[in-house]
Amino acid sequence: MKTLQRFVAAALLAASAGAFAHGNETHAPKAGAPAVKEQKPWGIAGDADDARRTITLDMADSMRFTPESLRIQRGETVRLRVANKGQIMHEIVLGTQASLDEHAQMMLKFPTMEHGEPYMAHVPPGQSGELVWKFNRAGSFDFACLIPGHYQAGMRGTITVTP
Ligand SMILES: [Cu+2]
Repeated sequence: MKTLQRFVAAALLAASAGAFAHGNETHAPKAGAPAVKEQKPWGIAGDADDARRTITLDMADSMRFTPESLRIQRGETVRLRVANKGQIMHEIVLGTQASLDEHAQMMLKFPTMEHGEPYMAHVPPGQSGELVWKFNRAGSFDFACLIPGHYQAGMRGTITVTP
């Protein structure tokens, strides 16, 4: 009986480890190959080594980002450091106005929805988070905090990527 229990425990452990493992030889990309990055209309996940500039954004319980607008040169990889100066959770999500509107609607319906993408960072009060993003498309984009009520209260800003 003990042996069976141990076997089950070991099998469960192996199964859960497998779900998160990155070293699976049959599925791993070639050594040195970058992880797959998904091109979005507002850019693509960046490599920290390519970031020549760090922009610091403050988030406050007044539902405001400071600064509220960013200017970036097309092709730039930027490290965005977001400091939560408030007493409640905030987040930053990059996107287009349409993608953020849609995402904000989802957040209202499913407030506890867990999500993690390279173009977002969730920051507990008093802490800082960061993301590295390559702005390889010119245009006007947005960033926002999509925690229910925050976006609706105006917690958003603009990103202008110049050609
Ligand atoms: Cu917020």
